[in-house]
Formats: sequence, structure tokens, C-alpha cells
Amino acid sequence: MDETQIASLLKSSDLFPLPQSLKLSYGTAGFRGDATLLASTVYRVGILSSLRSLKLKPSTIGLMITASHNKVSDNGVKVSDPSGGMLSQEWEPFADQIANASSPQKLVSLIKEFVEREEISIGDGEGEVWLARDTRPSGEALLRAAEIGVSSVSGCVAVDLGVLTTPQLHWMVRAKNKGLNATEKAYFESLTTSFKCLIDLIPFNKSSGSKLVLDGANGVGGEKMDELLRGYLSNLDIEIRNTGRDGGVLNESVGADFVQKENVAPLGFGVNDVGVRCVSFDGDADRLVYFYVSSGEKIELLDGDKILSLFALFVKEQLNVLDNGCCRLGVVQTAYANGASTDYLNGLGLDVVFAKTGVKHLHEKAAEFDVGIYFEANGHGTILFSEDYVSLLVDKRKGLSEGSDEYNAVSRLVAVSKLINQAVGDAISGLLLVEVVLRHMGWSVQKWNELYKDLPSRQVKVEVPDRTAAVTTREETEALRPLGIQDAINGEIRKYKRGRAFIRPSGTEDVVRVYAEASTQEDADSLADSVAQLVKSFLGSS
Ligand code: NG1
Ligand code: ZN
Repeated sequence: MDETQIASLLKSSDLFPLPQSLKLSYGTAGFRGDATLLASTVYRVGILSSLRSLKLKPSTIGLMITASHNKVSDNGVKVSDPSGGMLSQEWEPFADQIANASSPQKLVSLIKEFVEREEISIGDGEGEVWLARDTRPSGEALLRAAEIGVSSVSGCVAVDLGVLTTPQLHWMVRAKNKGLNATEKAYFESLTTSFKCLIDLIPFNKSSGSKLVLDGANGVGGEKMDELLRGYLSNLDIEIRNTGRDGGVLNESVGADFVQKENVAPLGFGVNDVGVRCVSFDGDADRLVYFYVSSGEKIELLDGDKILSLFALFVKEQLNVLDNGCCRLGVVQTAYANGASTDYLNGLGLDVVFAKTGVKHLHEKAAEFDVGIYFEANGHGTILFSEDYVSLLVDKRKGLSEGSDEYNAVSRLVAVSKLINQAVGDAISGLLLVEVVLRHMGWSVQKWNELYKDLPSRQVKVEVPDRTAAVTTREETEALRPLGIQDAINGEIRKYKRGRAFIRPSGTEDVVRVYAEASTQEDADSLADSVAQLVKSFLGSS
């Protein structure tokens, strides 16, 4: 790094002093925190993104400003690698170091050391970072901070794509690096073409389907879905509520996270919607859960596990037509998956594997299969198709007679690989695929819900002085620290039929999460409460 570059970094970092007592970690989904404290973090992630782009040149990197399902006063920042996936985990320690560097001098010396170690050549290359943000009011100023960070690295440019969903940005970054048309219009067109193709391949029931009501979490997802319906899929019958245009607050008693964790209808939904198929997006539209109101405020929830099961069933049906089509099909869940869903998937004869919480971990495991389906219970997931497998399908189709069962099965699989986001979980493409599969099966939401019955579960969060004091095993199902807590948790679990419980520190909020499952709701609640008490007594409450 030459003197001019060092001077430029020192000058720009002076604009973004690190707030006192800020201690950040890249976590499950980038950096998150109170938006008023994040300018220095976002600026520094701008620098990191430029370096990543130079390291992998020629490549475009994505930088998304969002705090997803967190409250509106929070914000966050995460990086998309050229593949459209999350930032390589190898760079996370560097992200942590620079985000916490206490002074401009310290920051610059960390960057210098890293640039030398990684052999990144600054100055003679062109780097490009695409920036986007969700609808949070703090997003615009943070985006400016990111721009300054990006362009303080010589030869790097920032491109502001404005308001997008997280998966749109990842999709566009992936397309750009593959040399494809990478505009928002191209994204909508790709979804529309593959959706229509799948609808045309439905054997009997070609009806346009009953109405779906979408809860947009007062975020970007409702807005983008509206654009898709107006411009591209005008005959889909979808009513959008909680668009954010009617005074509602982002993620406040609305959205996928609220519906899934609280197991109640979001604001704006109630007795008039009994039995109607409904879907909730989260704040940046990378998660979705379905539900229907059963009575009053009570809902039946069709979470990520049930979406995963529906998709697995559909994919498997196509593969069966092809005599399994030489395909290694796998499904990936986390410890938060409902035990009943895992039993169901095992019963289908599927290869079920477990990953740590956080989509980067699930994604990595799913990518080991020809077709890997992953979902978190909270509704974040997708279906990954290996490029080799898609090529094999395309070749195979050439030898099949048009309209035959095999030809149609292959065509469906190829269309699914185009519809469902190959970069990250995407609520819009997930919604379109659920709608296709339900029509294909001729199923109502109630019929879909009958695939299996969820075991009653409860999730609670406990605020503690230091959540990092809770340390778990790799699979996150057992606590290693504080010493003794796991024995105490096991003691509680043994008191309940089909009892299962675990704790882990959140990667996105300053809490320890408790998950409990048992044969009745009362038991699940009581197990969750007693484990939460244990967390408080071992770690102290704040
Ligand atoms: P944390 O806060 O680490 O539990 C939450 C979700 C993850 C993932 C990330 C990213 C739960 C229990 N955890 O992570 O699954 O989606 O947010 O948004 O839902
Ligand atoms: Zn999200």
C-alpha cells in the first residue's frame, strides 16, 4: 500500500470515529446493531468489500444494508461474494478486526497487514461494489458511509442500486459475475418466465388458484411483490397488506419472524381471514412463512420446515419419474427444525443432514448435493442445483419426446432451478414456488398443513450481561459453557415426554436463545421457562 493510499484511508476514516464501547462480531448475518452506532462499521465494510473485489478480480461484490427482521431502529451490513453467497468465512476474522479497530491508525495498520498477507494489489486493478439497502430510514446515510469506504480504496467504485430485497442484490451480484443480464428487470423476468413454465406444466388443474394474502412486514418485500404483480404477473390473485405505505412500522407485530416466533396472526389479519391462505415475509424479504387463521387470533403456522417438506416432496416426485435421475438429493435443517418435520423427511427416505444456525452453514452443506434443499424453521431457505446436474438434465431432455412424463419432469426441475434463487433464500421466489406446487398437487393450505403435525415448541430469548459466555458444541445442541448448565438442562428435559431443549447465543441479537419442544404446548412452555431460568441463574440477567 503506497503513501497516497494510506493518507486517503486515514482521511476518510476520520469522518467515521468508532463509538465508544462498540464491540461487534460478524455473526450469523453480518454486523447488526443500533443504527445510530453503525456508520463506522458500514464504512469499514465498504473498504473490506473493495479489497475482496480486488482480491478476486475481476469481480463485483455486493454490500447490503439491512437488519432483516430486527426492529426498525436497528440496522446492519453484510457482504455478498461474487457467487451471490455470503462472504467467505475466511474473511470474517478480518471483518471483526477492522470493525473494532479503535483508531484510524490502528485500522490502517490492520488493512496494510492484511493486504500484504493476502497479496492484494491495490492501484492497478478495478474493483466494483454494488450497494443496496432495505427501507429502514437510517439506510440512506449508512449507504453514503459505505460508498465512502468503497471509494477510499484506489481503483474501486461503488454502484448504488437503491432499495432492494437482500436476495435481489445477491441474485444480481451472482448474475453480474456470470456475465448475465444483472438488472432488477432481469430478475423479475427470470422469475416470471420460470413461474409461467411451471404453471404450464401442471397436468390437470390449470385454475388460477384461490386468493393469497401477503403480510409485507412493512418492509421492502411488499413493495417489490407489488412491482412484480403490476409489471409481470398481473393475473396472480395476491392481496398485499402491511406494505409500509399505510403507517405501519417495519417488523412491529408483523412479518415472518413475529408470526413464527409468537405463533399469532400479524397486525391487519384476523377473524375475517379465517381459512384464507396467508404468507408473511420478513423485513428484507429473505424469509417467508405461510399461515392461516383458524379462529380469532389463533393461527396454523406453516413454517420453513413445512415449506422444505413441500418442496422435497415435489422434487422427489419428479426424480421418481426419472428413476431418481442419478441425483443425490439432500435436505438440510438446523437444531431449530421441528422434530416432527425431521421424522417426516426421514420417512420419505431422504438424506437429512444438520447444520449450524445461519444460512451460510446450511448453504454450504446443501451445495454438497446435486439438489440440496435447505430451510431454517424461520423460513429462510432455498433449493440449490449443482451446475453439472442442471447440464445433465438439459442434455437428457434432448433425447426425450416432448410432452412425455419424463420430458415434463425434467422441464419442471430445470424451471425450478431458474425460479428459486440459487444465491440465498428469497421470499418472493419461495412464494412463487409454493404457489406452483400447491396448484400442481391440487392442495389447499389446510391439506398441505396435514403433511405432519408439528410437535409443540417454544422459543424464548434471555438477555444476559455477556452472551458469549454461553458456548455450545459444533452442532449447537449442547452447551459446553457455563460449566454444569448442560447437566441441569438435561435434568429438565428428562421430566417431559418427547422433551428436547437447547440454548445458544444469538448471532444477531444481544440475547441467549432457548428452544424447547415437548408432546404438549404446556410442557414445551414449561420446559422453555425452566431452561430460561437456568440461563439466568448461570449467566445472570441484565
Ligand atoms: P440468531 O440471532 O443467530 O439466532 C437468526 C436466526 C437464524 C438466521 C439469522 C439471520 C433463529 C433462531 N435464528 O440468527 O436462523 O436466520 O437470524 O437472519 O431464527
Ligand atoms: Zn431477513
